[in-house]
This record gives sequence, structure tokens and C-alpha cells, in this order.
Amino acid sequence: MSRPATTDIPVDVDENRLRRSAERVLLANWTGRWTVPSRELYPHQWSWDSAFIAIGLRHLSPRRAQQELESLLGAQWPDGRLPHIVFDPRTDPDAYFPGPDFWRTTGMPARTSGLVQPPVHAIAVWEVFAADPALARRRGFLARSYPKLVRWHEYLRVRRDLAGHGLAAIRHPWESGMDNSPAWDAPLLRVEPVDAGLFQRRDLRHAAAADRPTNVDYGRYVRLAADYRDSGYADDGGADFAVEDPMFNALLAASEAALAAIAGELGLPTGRHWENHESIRAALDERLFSPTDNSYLARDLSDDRHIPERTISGLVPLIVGGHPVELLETVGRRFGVGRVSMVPSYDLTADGFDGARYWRGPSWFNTAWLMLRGFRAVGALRQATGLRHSILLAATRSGFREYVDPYTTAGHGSDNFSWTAAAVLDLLRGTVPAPAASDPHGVQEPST
Ligand code: 9WN
Repeated sequence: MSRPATTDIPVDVDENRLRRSAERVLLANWTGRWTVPSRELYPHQWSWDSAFIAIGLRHLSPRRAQQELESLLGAQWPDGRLPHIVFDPRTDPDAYFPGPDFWRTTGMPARTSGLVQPPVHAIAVWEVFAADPALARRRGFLARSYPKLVRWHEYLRVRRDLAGHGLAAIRHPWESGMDNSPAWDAPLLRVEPVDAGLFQRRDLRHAAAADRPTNVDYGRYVRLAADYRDSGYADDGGADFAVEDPMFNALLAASEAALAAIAGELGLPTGRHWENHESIRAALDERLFSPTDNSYLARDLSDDRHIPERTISGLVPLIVGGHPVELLETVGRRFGVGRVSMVPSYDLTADGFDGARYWRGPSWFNTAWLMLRGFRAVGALRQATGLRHSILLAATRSGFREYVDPYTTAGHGSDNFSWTAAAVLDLLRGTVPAPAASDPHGVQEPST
């Protein structure tokens, strides 16, 4: 790695100023019932965004944080799925593509997409409760959320266990939250792209084409979404794209632990949630860990093989304690943690690494926040402390952008991005463990 290490440059973060700016972003993006990820690029409610946003918003307004999650849970489908987008009826339907008409989901409690996103919601519900238990009890927040979360997890654990090995499969790159990840290139090759002349992208009005997925990739996303829609969103037939993703399943395992905490608080049995937590963790290790790659890898269900791309998704299982020695080694050697800004989304040493294009290299704030939690979970406190500083610095320098180039910290995508502000607020308000004198999982970083 010959580029300069941006995190070595000593820059102070003015935490009070940063906190006030983060609060301003969340206030400006609040719609009255939920928070848009960004006013222009994403003018509706997104599922995993709302979970991250609520975790930050609880420090500013526990009531709004509860409403944020309740809005999303209110759009749950009868089969239990939580849709990846809930469309705002007050917003121009053509402001985002694919908009409400594309998905043909009339008859549902709200107009939504038919896909899902990673299950961070039970974690968010639990943490929002903890911010103001008295208010949450008065509003019946946990009692109303719990049965919905149980049905959401059941949908993922049962209907989405397409291979029958105890992991949830995703049916579309958008479901991973890491849409344009290089891990999806091989499975997407099987998908015939819809001609770019047949749809109108709206994202390019607000973001640079060099940062966003290509037209051919978009054509494939549209084909997959239309086929799933035309099947009636059935999960029992064959699927052109069916993948078991490490981050998605690690979050499901962590969310089952959060469900156990919620059930305990409500005086309900917790055992089944711990059983689910354990069985998902075991399946993650069995199906997705690759000892030769020192990482978890996604598994393509079309041939039941690992997809040989190391992405940040394969590191997130740290949050449930997965293979700390191996993952911390990979974090230092392949992801430059401590030497670049935050944690890149893709292996820095891979040929296809691109520091600017969506999920093909840039560092994102929500996944960095997850990694910070992962570091803490396995006692890697030196990395956790360094990463906290790196996140705050990147937010300060970039102006709460959607994501940054890991080498230069140059901001890309939308500005005043909600989960960026939420992550910052949570780090500034959260309890930060002191760095340990010696880190039990410390890794020897290569000198390159
Ligand atoms: C498609 C809203 C979402 C995030 C995703 C991110 C991006 C949408 C898009 O924006 O995806 O869902 O249009 O590219 O990849 O993680 O939830 O912020």
C-alpha cells in the first residue's frame, strides 16, 4: 500500500460542534413520521437506514426514534416481511426509481417495495427502548413491536431458508444493503439485463455516474426485481439470484439476541430466541466461514459454493463473536484498518478495488459502526478506539456524506446523510470503553 495513510494526520475533532451538526442533519431529514436517508437521492423510508437512524435519534428524541421504527413496522406485510422501501405518499412518485408503481404492492398497509434489507431492527428497538424505558413503557413500544419483530424473523428464518441449512437467503443485491458489491458480480452474470432505454434512472440526477452502479448493473437489478414481482413475491420457486450473505445472517443472529432481551423485559420466555441465535451462529460458521480466506464469504445457492470475494460483509460476524483471530488478521492485512479511513467495503488488495464506486471499496459509516461494535464484542479495544476516531474524523471532513474514499477521506454520494449523522451521534453519546493496555486479539500489521 503506497498511498498516504490519512488517519495518521493528527486532526482534532470538535465533538460539541460535530454533535450539533449531526443533530441538525437528523432534524432536517425528519418527515413527521420517519427520517429520509437523504432529501434528494432517497426521499422515502428505507428499512435498515431507519434502524441505524433510530439508534442515533434516540439520543436526540427517544419519542421520534420509537416513531421511526413504528412507521416501518406498520408497513409489515401479512407474510411477515419488512419491506426495504416504504414510499411516502406525499412525495412525487417519480422522485426515485423504481418508485411505488413499479412494485405493484397495492392492498398492503402502505405502498412499498417487495424486497427486504438486513435485519437490524430488533437491535434498534431494544436500544431505543433502553434510551427511555419509562416513555417506552407508557407508549407500549416493546409490547407492540415484539410480535412484529418475531414474525419478521420467522419470515427470514423459514421462508428465506432456501437451502434448508438454517440461513436466510437474499433474492436481490438490494437486499444485502451492499447493492453493487463485487461479490454479486458472478451471480449477476446469469441475469439478462433489461435494456437501459426501457427505464429511467433518477439516481444520476443527484449523484455522479462514476460513483453509482453502471446501466448494465441497473438493468440486472430491474430484471431481478420485476421477475420476483411477477412471481407474486413467491419464495418457494427457483431464483436467478439466491445468496447466503454473512452480514445479513450475523445481524439476524444478533437480532435474535436482542429479541431475547425484549422478551425478557416483557416477562415472556426467551429460550427460543437464544436457540435461534445459536443455530444461526452455528450455520454461519458451518456454511460461510472459509479458513483458507480467513474470512466469512457469501455462498451462491446456484452451485452451493463460496463466492471468493472478501468484503466487509465477511467481517461483520465479529458482532456475534465469529472467528476473531482470523478476522482481525484480515482486517489489518486486507482492509488497512488503522491506516485508512474507517473500514473499506472491499479488500484493498483486490484487483477490482475502487475507492469511489458504490460498495466496491469506499468506507461507509453504518458498516464502520457495525465493525466498531464487532471490535468491542471480541475485546479488540485498540481497533475500536481507533475506528471511533476515524468515523468522527471522516464525518467532520466530509460533511456527513454517504460514504468516503478510504485513502483520501474524500466524500461521495449524498451529503447530510442520515445514518452518517446517526452513527456520529451514537458514538458521541455512547459509552466508549477505555483502550486496554494489551489487546488480546491484537494483530501484527504488515509493514507494507
Ligand atoms: C437501493 C438508502 C439505500 C441504502 C443501501 C444503499 C442504497 C439504494 C440505491 O441506498 O441503496 O436500495 O438506490 O442504491 O446501497 O444500503 O439502504 O440509503
